[in-house]
Amino acid sequence: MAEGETPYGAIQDGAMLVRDGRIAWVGPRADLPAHDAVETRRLDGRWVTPGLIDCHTHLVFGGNRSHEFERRLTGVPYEQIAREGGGIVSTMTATRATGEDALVASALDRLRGLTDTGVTTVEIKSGYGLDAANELKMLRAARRVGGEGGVRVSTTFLGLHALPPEHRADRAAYLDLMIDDVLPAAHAEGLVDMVDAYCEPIAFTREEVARLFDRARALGLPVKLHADQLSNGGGGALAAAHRALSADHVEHVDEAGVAAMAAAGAVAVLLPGAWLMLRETVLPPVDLFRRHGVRMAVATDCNPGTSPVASMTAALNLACVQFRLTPEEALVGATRHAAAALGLSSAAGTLAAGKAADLAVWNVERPAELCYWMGLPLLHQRWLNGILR
Ligand code: DI6
Ligand code: FE
Repeated sequence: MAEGETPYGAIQDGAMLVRDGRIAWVGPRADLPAHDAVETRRLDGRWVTPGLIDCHTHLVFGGNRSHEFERRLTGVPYEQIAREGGGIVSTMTATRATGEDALVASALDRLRGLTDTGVTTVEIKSGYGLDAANELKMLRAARRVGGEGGVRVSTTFLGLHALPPEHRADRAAYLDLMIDDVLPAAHAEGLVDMVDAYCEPIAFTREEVARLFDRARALGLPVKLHADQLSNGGGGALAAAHRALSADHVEHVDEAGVAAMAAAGAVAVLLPGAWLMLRETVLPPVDLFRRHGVRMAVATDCNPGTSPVASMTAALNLACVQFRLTPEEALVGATRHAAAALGLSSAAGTLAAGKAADLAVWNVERPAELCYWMGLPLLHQRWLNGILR
């Protein structure tokens, strides 16, 4: 599959030349230019897509929250558990108690679910450390997942994820710490590709997020936002006003927010795993996104609280079945538009000359099967930078 005008951008009986880890040429086999390839691979008629891009995860964390899952199944709301000191703060406690090596090891275990479903690029957020040492520990672990897991990793600083208990009486000091100290320190260590925040009544206000985003801009870092997930808090418009790469979740965004996102070119990252696990009923406004020309990406949101989902094909299935995306929209959302949500459009996300040779080779007869099956192993091969993994 490549950029193009056919459904899925499909090229029937295609061929590709890869040189130095990048796609040198892609097109119909009949048009293959003269070349001096040192190695030839036949894929026997299999479908090749860009390696899938999971553009929103919290893959690094300690412990898990299956005990809260049991409570939520009896009807206790997510917000109530969070307000009682569970939720993100309980994962913070477990993450602080876990060393960097163990964080990397457990993230690699979960990563396998993603790579086995064709992922070659994964975004990983901090946000369960919530102090200087532990936010930096999480980001270092995330970088190592890239080196050790055979994936390209984009890291995101999510210091404004929850207020840790030691700052409950002094919110301002926490904001100062994260915005003035921890973000700049993490950036100076080369650990931050993007900056995110959780903008919800149970988390941080628009004004607090705006202060963080101003600092991100001063450091030259792109921003994105957990926006309008549990309520309409003007998150989509806030993200747009700060030229965010993406606004994520956005189930509750209103039309003004959608229009602002369209004007700013912000991607709507849809996270149907979290929607399912929280048993949400309000759907993201997919028709508004289509009408306003907002690009939609699809990601797992893999995290221990709201989305214990470590399968990209499961996310694709849910995006179609629950959010009514077409399989083509879902696949574009896990490739081209996911790359845009990470600021990687020039490097990845489509099969085009000059882009990284990040490829997924599938045992399917039609691309829609990638969204259709749930739990069936479909991947034949995965290539990262032209290297078979
Ligand atoms: N992403 C998040 O960061 C929050 N919800 C979501 O979908 C909270 C994740 C958590 O509960 O740990
Ligand atoms: Fe999230």
